[in-house]
Amino acid sequence: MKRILAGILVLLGLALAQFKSEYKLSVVVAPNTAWGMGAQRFADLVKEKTGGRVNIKVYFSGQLFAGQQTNEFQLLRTGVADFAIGSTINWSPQVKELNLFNLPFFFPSYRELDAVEEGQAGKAIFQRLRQLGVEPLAWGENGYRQLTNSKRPVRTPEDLQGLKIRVVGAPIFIDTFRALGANPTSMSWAEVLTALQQGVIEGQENPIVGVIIPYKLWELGQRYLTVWNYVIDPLIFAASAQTWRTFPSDVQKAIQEAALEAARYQKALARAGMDDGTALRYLSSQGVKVEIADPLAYLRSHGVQVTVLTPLEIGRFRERVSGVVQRWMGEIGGTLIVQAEADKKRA
Ligand code: X2X
Repeated sequence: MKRILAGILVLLGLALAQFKSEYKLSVVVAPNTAWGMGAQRFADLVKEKTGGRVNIKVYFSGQLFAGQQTNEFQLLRTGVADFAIGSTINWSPQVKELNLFNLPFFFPSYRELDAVEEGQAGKAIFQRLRQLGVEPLAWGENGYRQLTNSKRPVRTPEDLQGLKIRVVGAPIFIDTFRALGANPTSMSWAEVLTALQQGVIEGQENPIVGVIIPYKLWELGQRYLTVWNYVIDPLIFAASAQTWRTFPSDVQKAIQEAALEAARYQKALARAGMDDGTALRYLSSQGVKVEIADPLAYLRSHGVQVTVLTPLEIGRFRERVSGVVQRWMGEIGGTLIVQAEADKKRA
């Protein structure tokens, strides 16, 4: 009798579990980017895996935070956004540990990055987010950030002197570009396209597949590209803890699975043609057609002059920012740096 009663109560609880008619998800960029496509895939998978109970609407192009993309984390904490797929750069002003990924030349290849995300450092970062009221679900990726400008090829630090470069509103980027001799100015992504068009800024830095190609930056005068892999920009699929708490555990599990599946797809889209071929093979195994299999060739065919730096050339930039790296390692904290270095060695 007791068991039957308990069973009835559980069923009643499930029936009464309150679902909002719409859950809001924040994304900084447009739907046609790897990031935006990953967000839509996540929303679709959540709907499917929760039997239509959780209905996520993706707010693209920063519609939810109207202006400052560095406010996104706050929106998530306070539950104004139920979900976000956020760049670690944009959240780093509130979560200083995330500056790990902003350290110039700290992640030489995808292998080290994957090892850190899956290792001790990645787990410590997720734990930190939980303490701050955000439930992390999966690592995604915007990509390695490369430099573009409208003035000249940049192969040495001297070539960068005085160039007006837009950077994201995280302070380490100003420090980095000042140390390199450029003239950096921080600005939200929403303002960048107009600023490039009007010549208010001469250059910017963003991933090739993630941003430069979908936004056709060459049409805004960005004719010179320097491939230097100076900073990697991971994304984090996450829920507001305020929203997360309202879901029964089977729904949480379904959403977690949807995030991992969507993140794998999203990461592969962001790496397509940029890694050793793994991403393209994965996408083709999933029946996903990728239009641009060779992003650098594609850019060249659109008149972009591509400069790929050699390790020696990268070394000259790296020397200039060693002070910035030292200072910011202090901000990030010794424990996390040691964990990340150990994770990288296991790569
Ligand atoms: O603002 C940028 O450069 C972007 C779109 O890459 C981020 O949101 C970090």
